[in-house]
Amino acid sequence: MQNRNLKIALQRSGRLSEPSITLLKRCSISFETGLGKLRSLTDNFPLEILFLRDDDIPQYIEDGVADVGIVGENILSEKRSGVARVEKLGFGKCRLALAVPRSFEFSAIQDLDGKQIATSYPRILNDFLENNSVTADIHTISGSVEIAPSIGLADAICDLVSSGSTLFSNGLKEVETVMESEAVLVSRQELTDELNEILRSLLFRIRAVNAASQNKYILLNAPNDKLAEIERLLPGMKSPTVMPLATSGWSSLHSVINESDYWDVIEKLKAAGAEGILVVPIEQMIR
Ligand code: PRT
Ligand code: ZN
Repeated sequence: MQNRNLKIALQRSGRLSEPSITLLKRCSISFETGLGKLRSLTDNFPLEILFLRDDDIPQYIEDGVADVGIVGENILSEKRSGVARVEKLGFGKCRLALAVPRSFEFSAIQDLDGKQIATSYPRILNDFLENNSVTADIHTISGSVEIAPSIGLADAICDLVSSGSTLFSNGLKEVETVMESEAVLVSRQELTDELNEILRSLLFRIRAVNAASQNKYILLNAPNDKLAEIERLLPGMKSPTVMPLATSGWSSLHSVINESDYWDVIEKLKAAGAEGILVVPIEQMIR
């Protein structure tokens, strides 16, 4: 039997397109991405890329047109999709939130009882309202939800928010988070052994890339009598690498540091006697 490529569906054009393509490229998978391209073959990995509308991705996977895909959790929940969630990817982060006009005196979710709420996510919203024992009239619209209150179509909206600036510029205020979302790698429930093997090796690379992007490589020089204190500040992957410098009584120390706290740690390192501190990006990191 001929070997088959793993078919991955990515969003063709939208917020998840660029980060999804960048992720695959950082996994050293090379392919063409021309404007309007619907399909791309990769040169150095058994993968075929399909570029689709994000809303269609879960169904195409369930139907077997694609095997895996990258899509927002908001879409999966709204479609009640049966695809398997393989890995959260850390981009496309947003929240589905309820918002009301700034003049609306909102104190609790029950204030939405009997109101009209416009959304593109009627199923998620319906479940959320039911769980909170609120009865509201859900008005489903497919786009520009944020203008619904100002044109008299609804009293409130339920829409995706990231920075909040769209709500702000439409005179709305966010009052309740309905769900948090980010991009996830999904797959069909039943993959052949051959396709599962390709997915496993893709996932290995994705994890290495994502771990690397959360960490930096740090190099510094320090007098030997300060090494013990400096090592305590640097947990590293195991323990830091220490090498003698040509100048006697000094060492060079190498380690890995988490991006989230590295400014804080660098200040402490400097105070503890470290000099010539270099912080460099890591391409891939295999734990
Ligand atoms: O054409 P296609 O159907 O493929 O794309 P689309 O227009 O349906 O989706 P797109 O590209 O807008 O979003 C794709 C996915 O990105 C969504 O399904 C989410 O998982 C994720 N995502 C992350 C967002 C946002 N952040 C986001 N802010 N999707 C949409 N928005 C919109 C939101 O609807 C609102 O209009 O951005 C506006 C709010 O942004 P802020 O920054 O002003 O709060
Ligand atoms: Zn869409």
